[in-house]
Amino acid sequence: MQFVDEVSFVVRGGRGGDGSVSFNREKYKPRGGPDGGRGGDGGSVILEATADLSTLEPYLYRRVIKAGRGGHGSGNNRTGERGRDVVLPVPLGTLVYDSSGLLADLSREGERFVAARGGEGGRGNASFKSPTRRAPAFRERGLPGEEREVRLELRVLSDVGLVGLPNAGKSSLLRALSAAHPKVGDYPFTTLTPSLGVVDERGYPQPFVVADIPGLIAGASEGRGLGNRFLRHVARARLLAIVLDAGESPEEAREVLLAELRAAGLSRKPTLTVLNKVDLLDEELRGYLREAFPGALQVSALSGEGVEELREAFRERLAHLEREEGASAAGTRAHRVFRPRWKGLRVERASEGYYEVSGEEIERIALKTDWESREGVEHFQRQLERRGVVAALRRAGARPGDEVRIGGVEFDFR
Ligand SMILES: Nc1nc2c(ncn2[C@@H]2O[C@H](COP(=O)(O)OP(=O)(O)OP(=O)(O)O)[C@@H](O)[C@H]2O)c(=O)[nH]1
Ligand SMILES: [Mg+2]
Repeated sequence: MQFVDEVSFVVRGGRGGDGSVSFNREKYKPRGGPDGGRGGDGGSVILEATADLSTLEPYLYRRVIKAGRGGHGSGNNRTGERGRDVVLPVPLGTLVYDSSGLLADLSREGERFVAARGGEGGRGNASFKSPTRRAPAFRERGLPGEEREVRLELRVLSDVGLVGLPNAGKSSLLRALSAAHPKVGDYPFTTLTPSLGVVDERGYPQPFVVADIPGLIAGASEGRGLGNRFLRHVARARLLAIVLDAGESPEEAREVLLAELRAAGLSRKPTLTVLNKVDLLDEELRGYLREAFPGALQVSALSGEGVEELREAFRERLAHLEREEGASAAGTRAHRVFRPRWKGLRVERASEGYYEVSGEEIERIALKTDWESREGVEHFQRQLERRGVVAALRRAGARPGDEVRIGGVEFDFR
């Protein structure tokens, strides 16, 4: 599968089914009690994180993803069928945005986010029966489902991110450290997409995940080479390993890499320097590098020298960072879902002269109203009175005959 880390498409919840108008017909009872059932709720479009997927490719060419509509209610108090939910699997580390910003961060297996809720089914006439209204002949319409354009952005989740110039041996290191088999080649830009490996040796209490990304070059943050597009995949790593080819001007390489990390806003990440390919160096050069790079680890992905020590160093640093993160509450990787909702009632006079009433509740009621039915319209008007909309319109200066709009519906104020 192709590695795709950004897609956008429209999600639309299913419309709720309409309520039904029906009367129980029994023998000798020309008009029995109202028994119109409720419409079924529309299905929702749901995103679900799964480790089985590592790319957003399945959504690359999708434009609109819709959930099923709810069935209409019917007589004998039968509720309409619920609309079918559509569950979209997404890789772990998927961030969900819409035009208002970040909506959800799906980082754990099975975590779900309802991207577009289905519309509520309308009530049937049986629900409007009361001691004073024995035979209501109106019902509600089902509500349309939510609709919005979402943008999914994948950020590979790892504990350690390997960052280096092309050909430094990052992929070879990932192979040496884990059971992963990323492509290795003796030419730059062998790696074109991030890959992950789990370091899970026997006897290790805490397995950890290492991410290998394509090589960076000077100017990557301005879009050179494969650009810094892939840096975002290590942006959430807890530790960055700066991988240097020990035989190819490692000092210069380190400067280039640190500059790119700074440009990408990652200079505050904890780092560990790794000098790779030391199998090619003599003892004198190794001694020189020990002084030039204090604290760096000397390894050879090829011969395996120093790899065990590197694994151990990663493990220790991660455990240390975990303790620090645990100490600060900000370190908790809580699942966050943001769903701003505005629940007020607002009346505004538009420059064209009509009055616009907005508010989630009242707009829902307008959408549910069956305008074909006189009784349904009367019911709507009673709701306007009861919820203070009529009073609010008067306060705003509306007079009988003025045009009022609520949730796309127009009528005259009386
Ligand atoms: N002698 C020696 N060669 C190595 C070592 N590690 C990697 N190589 C070689 O260096 C070349 C590049 O290795 P890769 O692992 O593909 O390097 P990379 O950093 O992933 O490269 P890009 O994906 O292109 O950025 C390959 O020919 C490897 O065999 C090492 O420790 N010693
Ligand atoms: Mg590579």
